[in-house]
Amino acid sequence: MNSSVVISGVGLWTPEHSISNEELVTSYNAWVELFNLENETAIKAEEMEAKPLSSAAFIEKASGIKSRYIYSKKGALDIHRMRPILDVREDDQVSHQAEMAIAAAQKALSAANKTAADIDMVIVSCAYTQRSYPAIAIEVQAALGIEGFGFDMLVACSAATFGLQRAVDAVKAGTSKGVLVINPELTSPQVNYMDRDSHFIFGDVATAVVVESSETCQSAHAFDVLSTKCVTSYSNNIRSNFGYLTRTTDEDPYSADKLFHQNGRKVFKEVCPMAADHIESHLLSEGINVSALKRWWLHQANINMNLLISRRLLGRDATLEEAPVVLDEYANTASAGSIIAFAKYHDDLSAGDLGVICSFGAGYSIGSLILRKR
Ligand code: CO8
Repeated sequence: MNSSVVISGVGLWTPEHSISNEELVTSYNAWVELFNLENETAIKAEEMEAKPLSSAAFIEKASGIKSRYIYSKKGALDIHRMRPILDVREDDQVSHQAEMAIAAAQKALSAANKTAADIDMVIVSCAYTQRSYPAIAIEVQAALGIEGFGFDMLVACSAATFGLQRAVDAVKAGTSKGVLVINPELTSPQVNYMDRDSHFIFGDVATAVVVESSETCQSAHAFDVLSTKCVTSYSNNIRSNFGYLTRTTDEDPYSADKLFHQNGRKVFKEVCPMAADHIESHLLSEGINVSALKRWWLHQANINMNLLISRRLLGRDATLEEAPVVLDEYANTASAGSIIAFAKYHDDLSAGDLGVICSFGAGYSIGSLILRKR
């Protein structure tokens, strides 16, 4: 029998702290009232605009998000700070992102019935890494006792699917026997908690996936990867301008443009059709009709985006069983969203059932994998 490349295990690590919409809005609105009071004279003289209030009802209606997890809750809701406090770690201590990544990786290894000896490549793929070098992947590799090599990849919301494509190709080519693709999405330090348009969007989480050959697979819940497809198309509609060059300019290194910002309306309008067309053409290239899919593990940015995509493809709303939703609890976790959906909703599928993992976001970037339950 021919061997195939499989996803044999998935791990999900969820932070212990969460923030509800109501908590977030209470903090933001208190900050706004203070800001508007402190700048009353300038606002009255029309030299400055008053900051508008946020609303929990708007957030849920516009996005489907009800809460989000946060790695460190300390500081994020403090109206005199509005950003989380992370403890400073010495160079010989495990870094924050490696800690998240290790926790998810251990769960993925255990789900796949694997140990460190079965892995020879570690990809840490996410929207941001907390430093450029040494790579977080190499720190994780050392902590887990994995031989071989590791590297970091940054592809914003499509980091997980693009990382998985690298892993699938490496196993297919025979250059790796087992790959860990890990997504420690520590988004909260980049969230502008003083911007009502985006303060609610993101949450922290870590996911991990084991990719290997079917010949070595010992998992009861494995999926053949039938095909992968990645595409990028340049857009300025989702940006963060913070980078290592920030030190060389005389600008405020923490000004709003250095944090996550977007033109959400444009993103919505442009990305939904791109993602729908991408999924359809990917399935067609494998001779699969959309209606044959049992499950869609879609990127989790906005419930209305996912409904629109399913309507374009199916001519109706996907059911929760077909396209599970985790963004109500987790919010947008950058690249991890579709993998959280996969982690929580795959055990019930039967041999031969087809599903698609699809991410879409900044770049723009879109990535998909067509899976078949073994
Ligand atoms: N409370 C009350 N009112 C609000 C709020 C709020 N919190 N926010 C906005 N409003 C107001 C607006 O000001 C606007 O008022 P007006 O009409 O007077 O101008 C009105 O509500 C409507 O605003 P919008 O048009 O912006 O509202 P939408 O209905 O379009 O919803 C969304 C906004 C939810 C942002 C929606 O457009 C959306 O989800 N778009 C897609 C976004 C998306 O998918 N982005 C992807 C980003 S993630 C990514 O690519 C990865 C990046 C890397 C990770 C970064 C980690 C930090």
